[in-house]
Amino acid sequence: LESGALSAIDGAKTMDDLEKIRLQYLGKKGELTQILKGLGKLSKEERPVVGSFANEVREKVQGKLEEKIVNLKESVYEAQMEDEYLDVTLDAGKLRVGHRHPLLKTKEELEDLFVEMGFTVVDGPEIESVANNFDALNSPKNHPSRDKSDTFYIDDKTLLRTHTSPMQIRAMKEYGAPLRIVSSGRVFRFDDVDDTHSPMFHQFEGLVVDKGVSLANLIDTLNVFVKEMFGDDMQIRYRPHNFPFTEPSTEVDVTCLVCHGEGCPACNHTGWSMELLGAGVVHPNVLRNCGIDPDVYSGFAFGMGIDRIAMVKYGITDIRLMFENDDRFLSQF
Ligand code: FA5
Repeated sequence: LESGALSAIDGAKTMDDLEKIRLQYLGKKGELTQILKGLGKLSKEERPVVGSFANEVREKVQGKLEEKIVNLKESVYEAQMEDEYLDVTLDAGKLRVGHRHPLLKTKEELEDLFVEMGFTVVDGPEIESVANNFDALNSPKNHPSRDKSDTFYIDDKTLLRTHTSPMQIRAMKEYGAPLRIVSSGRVFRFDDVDDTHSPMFHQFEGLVVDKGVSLANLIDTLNVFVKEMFGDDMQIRYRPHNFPFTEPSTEVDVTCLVCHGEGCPACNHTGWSMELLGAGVVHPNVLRNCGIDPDVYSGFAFGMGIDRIAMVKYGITDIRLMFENDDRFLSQF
């Protein structure tokens, strides 16, 4: 009995097994219990001998059971630990964090800069009327930019805006004078793609209308802008130009950031960056078209290529990089 009980306990795999064994030997009707109960039927001489022996066995079995219960509990715990093991020192793999696009960064920097100078940011549509994009901007009916080979028309009266200058019209008609706004967004042209041209690009427009605004105010504003954007060492060059909506008009270049004016392949050995922006004194016809009296008010306006500003700022020599979404490029910003 003793060896049977002990080896049964040894072989038990679960608490249930153990409970069955306990009942089998030590339960009310268990084998050992029966023996102890039956002691009374034995003779006086036999009773103490059998009794103490049976008690010894019972104690051994009881002890072994308790020992086994502890062992089983331990191994269940260990199995659970094994199962739920978590190595907090394991390499979790690189968490990839997104990057802000250089165009977005540049646009926000431009907005911050001009907001500090007292401008208000306004927003407008990419699908624009021919009236706002050309007519109200004093663009003659035969102006080459109106050509179907230059402009994406939707129908006779609507197009994808070719510049952000129609925002001048929208702002003047909505707010009247005096006025100081900037506006930016996508513009579209049938331009062939090269290092500095894309058929979709971004412009940042500015307009000031007030009493006594002159070319000097424009030049002063742009000079401050260039120093703030690119640093004090940056030189700025004004070239006379012609826009239907400004008179006089100018185009602006800054020092080539690659060679700092020495001349290099990036700037075709001129020492100057590609053309950055167009600007000028608002044409009286444009003010008139928006219900503002040019005898009382005057203004200046500018329109810059955000893509090109970003290129100069970050030393990017190919505009196509901006739109290819190549991770190796984007992750540098
Ligand atoms: C204009 O679009 C005028 N509306 C700017 C202006 C506004 C003049 C207000 C006067 C007053 P222009 O076509 O030059 O001008 O374009 C302005 C700038 O957009 C350029 O200097 C250049 O930086 C950028 N740009 C022009 N075409 C492209 C192109 N295909 N890809 C990338 N950038 C371009």
